[in-house]
Amino acid sequence: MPDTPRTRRTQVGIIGAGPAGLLLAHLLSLAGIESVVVENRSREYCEARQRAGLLEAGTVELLRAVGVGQRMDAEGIEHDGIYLQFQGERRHLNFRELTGGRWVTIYAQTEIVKDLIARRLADGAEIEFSVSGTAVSDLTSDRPVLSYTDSSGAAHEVVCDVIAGCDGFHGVSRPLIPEISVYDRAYPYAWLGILADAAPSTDELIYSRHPDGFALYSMRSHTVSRLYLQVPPDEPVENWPDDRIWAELNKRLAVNDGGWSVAEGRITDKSVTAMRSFVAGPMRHGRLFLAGDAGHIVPPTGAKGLNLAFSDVVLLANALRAALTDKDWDLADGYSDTCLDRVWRNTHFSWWMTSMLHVNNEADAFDQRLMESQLQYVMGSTAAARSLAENYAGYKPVRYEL
Ligand code: FAS
Ligand code: PHB
Repeated sequence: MPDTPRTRRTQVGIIGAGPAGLLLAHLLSLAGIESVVVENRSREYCEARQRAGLLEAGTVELLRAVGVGQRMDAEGIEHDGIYLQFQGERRHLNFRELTGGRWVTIYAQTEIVKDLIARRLADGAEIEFSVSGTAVSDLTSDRPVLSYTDSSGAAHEVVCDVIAGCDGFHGVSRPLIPEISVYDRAYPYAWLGILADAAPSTDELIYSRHPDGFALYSMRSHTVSRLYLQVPPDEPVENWPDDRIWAELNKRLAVNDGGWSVAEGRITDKSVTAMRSFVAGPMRHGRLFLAGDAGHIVPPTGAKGLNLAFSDVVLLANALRAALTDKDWDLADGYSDTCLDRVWRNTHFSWWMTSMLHVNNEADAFDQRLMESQLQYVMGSTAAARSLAENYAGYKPVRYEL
């Protein structure tokens, strides 16, 4: 006879301890709103999962404003802009000049997740890691229930006012929205990403379009490089021994006047990531609200995934504070539409960057030349460069009303 589930009450049930779920829990706690966070992976796994690394200025200001920016300020690297490269020509786009002061910061998603977990536990609040059987019921009532089994095998039922689905692309939340519309595009290439113990030989990111494919030179610190290569979709990582990776990176990032090369070092992580654009809407059903990758995926070329997840969370936290504290549901009723406007802006920008910088072997020569011409235009025109800078550094950042 299975044990009767332990029942308890909270205001917001949050599924997923990725960046979206953790930041939401924190913003709600600053507003005096209680939450329960359940995560089906272990704490170690969540803190080690290699993902994003670039923060918009608005995201940096947000993390500072809500008191989790100390380590970011100490260890993050502020950049004025990026380099674009084509046919061996490298051009710097200075975002500060182009946008009247906006910048970007390199600080890894893994570190943000560690900071948010540490803060939540320091505040004496909980995160249930390594749970299983996460399920949600009574979403159209005003007392939805989040149920799960904890790591000791005990069953739990949490009666909530609201459920936040922050459980990523493969989570349980999105499929619970009956009338959902999905917009999906898979790209005919993927990214091979490496982490290497090598001091970057560039001061800021380099995005390069080469006849053999895209390459990106990023970093995690002054001693750790993060680099990406365009490879065929579903490419087995075994096809890429270290020396082949370094040779290909040096070829695709080489500049015409020579005298520059990629700094090599021990490769500590290697993975292949599929490229897709995915948007699902509405992002709400009854008392269930989606935020982050649970509702949308962008290809990483525009460095938008994490930043977009955070802007969803700010909009949701503002809406839930008004609804649960002031009984005013207007923002909550407008949440999905407000989010989707931003999601489509970022989806367009990420598709635009991806199409311009990758070699699409399924496209005809006409399309390829169009993309090359667009890249040359962005590298040569201040007006075009300003549009890229405005989107990259963060278009219309959202503010969390403290
Ligand atoms: P996440 O997927 O990060 O978190 C969801 C959490 O929910 C996970 O911890 C998961 O374990 C948990 N969960 C799932 N199902 C559950 C269930 N049933 N019960 C309980 N918990 C459950 N963005 C960039 O800007 N730059 C990049 O370089 C970049 N690289 C990426 C590489 C990869 C491989 C991926 C997948 C994404 C990358 N992104 C990148 C995008 C990435 O940063 C995401 O946008 C970001 O992680 C979104 O955060 P969340 O919405 O919190 O989702
Ligand atoms: C990264 O540092 O991991 C990174 C940076 C910029 C991107 C994608 C990934 O566009």
